[in-house]
Amino acid sequence: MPVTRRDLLTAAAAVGASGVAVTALYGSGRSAFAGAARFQRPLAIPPLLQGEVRDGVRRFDLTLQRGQREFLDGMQTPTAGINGAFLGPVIRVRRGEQVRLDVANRLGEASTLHWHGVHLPAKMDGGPHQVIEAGATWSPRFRIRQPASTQWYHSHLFHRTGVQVYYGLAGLFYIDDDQGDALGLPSDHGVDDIPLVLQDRSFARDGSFRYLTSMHDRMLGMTGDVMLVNGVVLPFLRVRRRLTRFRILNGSNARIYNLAFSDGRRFLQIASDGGLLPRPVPLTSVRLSPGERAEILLEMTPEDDLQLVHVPPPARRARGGGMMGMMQGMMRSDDQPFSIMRLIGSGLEDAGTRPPRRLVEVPAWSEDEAVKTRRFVLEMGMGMMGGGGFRINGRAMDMNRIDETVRLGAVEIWEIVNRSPMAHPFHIHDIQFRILDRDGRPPPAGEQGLKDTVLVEPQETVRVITRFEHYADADSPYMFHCHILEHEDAGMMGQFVVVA
Ligand SMILES: [Cu+2]
Repeated sequence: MPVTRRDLLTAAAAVGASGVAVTALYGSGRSAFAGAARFQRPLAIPPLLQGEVRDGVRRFDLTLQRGQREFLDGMQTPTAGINGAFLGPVIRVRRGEQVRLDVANRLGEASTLHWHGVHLPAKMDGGPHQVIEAGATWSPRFRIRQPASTQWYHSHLFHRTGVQVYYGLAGLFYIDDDQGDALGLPSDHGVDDIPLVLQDRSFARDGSFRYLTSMHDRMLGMTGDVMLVNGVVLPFLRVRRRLTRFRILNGSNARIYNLAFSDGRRFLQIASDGGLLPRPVPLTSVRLSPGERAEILLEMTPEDDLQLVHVPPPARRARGGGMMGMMQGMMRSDDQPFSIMRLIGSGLEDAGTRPPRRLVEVPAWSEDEAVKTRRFVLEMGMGMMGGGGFRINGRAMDMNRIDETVRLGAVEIWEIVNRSPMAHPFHIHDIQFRILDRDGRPPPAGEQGLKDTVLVEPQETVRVITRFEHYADADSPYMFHCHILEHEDAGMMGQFVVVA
């Protein structure tokens, strides 16, 4: 697999179907930081937060705060984080446990904290309705009722999700269970079980984050030209075991990654958004859009010195022809390869587990069980210069309008239709779904597990199926939305309630 070595995302010109160079990808041209050091800093491992059990409830103290961080040598960047300057700890809970999280907001502005991928009552969801005012503390409480998985949490303030996540309000949320433990997967945090939060950022000359300075970023979502992993620019990791598990989160606002290793080696995908797959899936690349997670197992030897890289996915034939085809070429931000981090094998200890042949049984729902099919049409509204126009079923998000009402216990098919020239990751709160098909064809093996976010390509139709169970509340909605945070903030979001 040809991979060019690049430490920075290129501000390359996108070339449309006509062969004419269209526009530079970044509003103000090339990055000021083309010389940012690569592979000079070790990967940071976010601390585990296990909380404290009192009266049968596992309790966590979280503080949303401001800070600063030296991402680039000699420059301080103002940031936000949870219990720290940038990003947050890995919250670790167990299936069956009752948990309570006391979230104190010391940001000096309103925020929320949403538990992405977690099945819980709508009032505890941390969406746009659960605002935590500056100085206030919010204390959601819920039971963990889903399998072992890698979930995450992030700000979900209406119109301000993009900027708050960009500054650092996000972290990982691990769920363990007996079934997962019994598989003997690598699970020593920071040793052979390594979280990788992938984010791209853009910096101004004074070192501050640059956010939404161009119409391009408003339309396509905010992409940057510097890669961060766990908040470190282009880090290196000395791998300790022959078999390492990586829990990868695309925590970027808008960038889609097609992840591979620089020597094209195979790895095993063992989990998708909602938990473990039926069996490990051998792959040479895995695609992750904003909000999606994948867990993989990577084998290394002491001689190995590799990079985790982004490689452009095979070109998808433009659909819709003519103008639509040209727009699709222009609106891709994943057509250039770049490096993400370096993995060094020289310090490997011989110890290491073997990948299991089988993993878990994944819940499935049959089409026959479905009592309803709902359709969600994603539109951007053309007119690149017009801004706005981000809609689902012709409507922009309105906090006072419930878009869909679902019966408790119902199995439903949600059909997501992308009528725009760019791909959108569609996310549904509260539930995990299975993908039935993409344009009528079954999804690839890595997508045949539980999911809460699915990338829908331009002009594609994706059908997903799930059961809405346990929690009904006619007054508190859950969200469904595009996980390109600038699209969500601009209105590509709707609300549903589950009623008894
Ligand atoms: Cu979108």
